[in-house]
Amino acid sequence: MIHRQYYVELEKQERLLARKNRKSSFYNGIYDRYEDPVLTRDHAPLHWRYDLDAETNPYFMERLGVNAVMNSGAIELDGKYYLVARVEGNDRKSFFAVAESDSGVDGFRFWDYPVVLPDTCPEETNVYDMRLTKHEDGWIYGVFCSESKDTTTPDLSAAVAQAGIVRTKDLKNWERLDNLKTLRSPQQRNVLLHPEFVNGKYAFYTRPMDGFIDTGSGGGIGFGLCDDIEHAVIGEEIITSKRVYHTLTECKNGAGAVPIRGKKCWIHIAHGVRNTAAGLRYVLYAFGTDLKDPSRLVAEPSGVFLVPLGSERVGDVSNVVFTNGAIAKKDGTVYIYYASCDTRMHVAVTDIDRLEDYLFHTPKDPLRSPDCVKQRCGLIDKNRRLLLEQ
Ligand code: M1P
Repeated sequence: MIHRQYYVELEKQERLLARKNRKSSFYNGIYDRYEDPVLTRDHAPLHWRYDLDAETNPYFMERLGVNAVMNSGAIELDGKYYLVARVEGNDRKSFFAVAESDSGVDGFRFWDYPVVLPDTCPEETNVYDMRLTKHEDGWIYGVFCSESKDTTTPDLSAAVAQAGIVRTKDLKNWERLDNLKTLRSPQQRNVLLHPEFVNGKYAFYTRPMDGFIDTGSGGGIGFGLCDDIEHAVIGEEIITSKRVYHTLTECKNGAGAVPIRGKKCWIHIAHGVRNTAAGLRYVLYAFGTDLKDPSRLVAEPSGVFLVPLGSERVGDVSNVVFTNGAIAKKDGTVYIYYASCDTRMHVAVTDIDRLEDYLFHTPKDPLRSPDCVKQRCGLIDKNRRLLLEQ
């Protein structure tokens, strides 16, 4: 017999899933934010977490709890919005699960089962942060972090991060390909596949790293080409978006959502990390690369694009926003899905014209306080002249 508490919890969950999400009063002209998160651990189906049987679970206890739902790849298929979320169990292991919505801003509902990836890497302990690329070769690729224990050192926390690659046509059946090999970088995280061939080759954005946490000598977001997606090997990684002293990328940065083809450039929304007395702070920033040569930077606006605000600032890993998925619709609307504090998912909505205006008309970072003051005074002068004319 099904435990009666199940129906109580189900009713609560259905109310959550039916809740309409509204634009918040936040304004910056660049994007709209929404009041509610779009996916949280409370969205995880009850039958993933509870044994519903009153006999075997008399107290109706969560048997396999879900701790967080975060960093999600995103894709639109036949007019529906899909997130392939990173779901973290109470046991700290993450897995992927598809959630589907008709509106893109609310009503995300998980499918009945999580994604079952082919288990081809016996040493792999954890998988997370899938970027979904609808590639021009006809496949949907998922590139994710495949994490294993580093057995070469006695340090219990030492780990190795690699880029795992899967592909699918329907988000249901997944084929696992070889992990990406980067000949010049021992570790990789935040890798994603560019949606188009570049010079007839598959193109990846990488994040060369010396170790599991520190990027060390890795200069920023890399770009590399490979011939064979089934056994992907990258030799040279060119750095596209560099880490820069006393900016939001000083500590590290990483590719975020799959780049969006704009009218003037490829639009990238990435994350930058700086160190503070309160620990690492993760924010989003944006840049543009050349439509023909996506490794070449053409727009580099100064500063942050999106930061954690209000209740977004608190969670399992506080002071973090992170994106690995956006959906650009045919009409130009762009849904940017971002996680706050490795805990829950949100959406910000904008469009390609606004993003390109942001990329090409936000001033560049002058990199020194006196020059920043000059830059700001220039804006104030212009505005005062205009205001005085009224
Ligand atoms: O905790 C913040 C993020 O940390 C990592 O990002 P990076 O590799 O840039 O440090 C990732 O593990 C990511 O999942 C996490 O959200």
